[in-house]
Amino acid sequence: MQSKNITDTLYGKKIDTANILNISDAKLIRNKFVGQKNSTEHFSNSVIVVTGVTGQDGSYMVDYLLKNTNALIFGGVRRLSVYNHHNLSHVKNDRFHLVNFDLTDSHAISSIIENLKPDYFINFAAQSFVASSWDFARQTWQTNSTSVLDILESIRHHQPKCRFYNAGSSEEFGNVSYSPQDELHPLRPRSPYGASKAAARQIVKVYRESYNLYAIQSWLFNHEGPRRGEEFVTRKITKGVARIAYCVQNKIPFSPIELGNVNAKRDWSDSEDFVECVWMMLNQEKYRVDFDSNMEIQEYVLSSNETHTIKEFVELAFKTAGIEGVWHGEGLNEEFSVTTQSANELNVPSSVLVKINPNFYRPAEVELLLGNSSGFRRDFDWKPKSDFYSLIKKMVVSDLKDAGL
Ligand code: NDP
Ligand code: GDR
Repeated sequence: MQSKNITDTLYGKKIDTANILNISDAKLIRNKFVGQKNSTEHFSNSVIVVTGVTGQDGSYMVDYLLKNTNALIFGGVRRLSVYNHHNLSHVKNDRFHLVNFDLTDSHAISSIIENLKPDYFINFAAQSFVASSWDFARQTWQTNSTSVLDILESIRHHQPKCRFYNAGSSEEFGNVSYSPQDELHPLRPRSPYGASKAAARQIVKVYRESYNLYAIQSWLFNHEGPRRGEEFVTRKITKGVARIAYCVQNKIPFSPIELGNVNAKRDWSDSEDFVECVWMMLNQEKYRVDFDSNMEIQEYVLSSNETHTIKEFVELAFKTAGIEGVWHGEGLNEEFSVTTQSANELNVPSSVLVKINPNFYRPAEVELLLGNSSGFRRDFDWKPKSDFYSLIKKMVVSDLKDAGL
């Protein structure tokens, strides 16, 4: 009965995105959609599974696919006791449904691929926080490496024509041996997270070559946006800036943002730019001879090709909110404080904006990341819409708005 209601609501009625389908109801929707195929156009009427849709990239990918394709999209989410679908709350579309999916359950992976027979499987789900990967190394490995093997096995058995994308990372380069890092840079991970992504890369390559699967993993350098998780340094800073700006405006004393290694350098892009590239990578037809001549598909670095310190991000984020600061002190005593001029103009109740907390240092740090994405830019005639400055502005403005400013 429930299944009938769900299939009846496939077209013309809003779907509640909080409603997570079981696999048999999802299969009914999939079969009805495929049965109504009325176009031979490429990409049209595809069935796409996207994982990690409650996170940053997965949710932007859903937005991109709904806007740019006619595909039916199943977003994989794990059931949690607390609602965590905020990044999807704006999505009301009959072509988007949530299905129960936990990456660590190989039976669930197999069931999804066997029953939904997707044309594309885009895997953004991961234990993605590098700092936690030392505390939860096994869980990181299970989620980021073993699960990728499980997905590949299921695709091989049940839907070998499915195109598979796995989100790789610049953290695989780790302790870099040259800059900027391109597709030929060796894998030298510095964290359990980096090692888990490097392992996933190897198994994706082995399955691609052994079974002729369209299976790829890019190297994504850091990419951010207003939907970024709050523990990552960029969002931690922009949320902190908004909190402090609110206090300044209301003359409330504030505590500083506490950070770890502010001298680390990262290559930051906009997540919305990258999801477009991922879709392009999944639909490449070209053959390049300069990397792996046996393959007809290519794996790419995605990056902004610029590197900036955490300090620079801090300075610009505060400046965007109208607060000028200056760094002083060294090591654990380094601080970012309001300039005298800004303090007088704003009449601020506290002066220290950022201080160092060694608890945020990592057991091993990747000090510098700087990508070279010229291969992708050349092959796809692509360039990013966003840059370092517009990205920071977008994030700060969004967090200021959330703070009522
Ligand atoms: P987020 O942390 O924002 O999202 C991770 C997603 O994975 C969440 O939806 C989370 O679900 C889901 N997830 C985690 N564990 C499981 C599980 N066991 N079963 C099902 N779902 C699970 O990450 P991003 O969007 O930033 O990154 C997307 C991908 O890109 C990740 O693989 C990440 O490692 C990779 N990447 C990201 C970069 C970046 O700068 N953003 C750079 C390089 C690579 P839940 O909400 O339930 O926790
Ligand atoms: P990263 O992102 O580890 O590069 O991984 P994160 O934002 O966590 O750290 C970036 C750099 O900032 C330094 N840092 C701090 N980091 C956090 N989180 N909190 C702090 O207080 C802080 N202070 C300084 C870190 O030491 C680091 O050098 C991200 C994730 O999205 C991964 O999934 C992805 O693979 C890589 O980017 C590329």
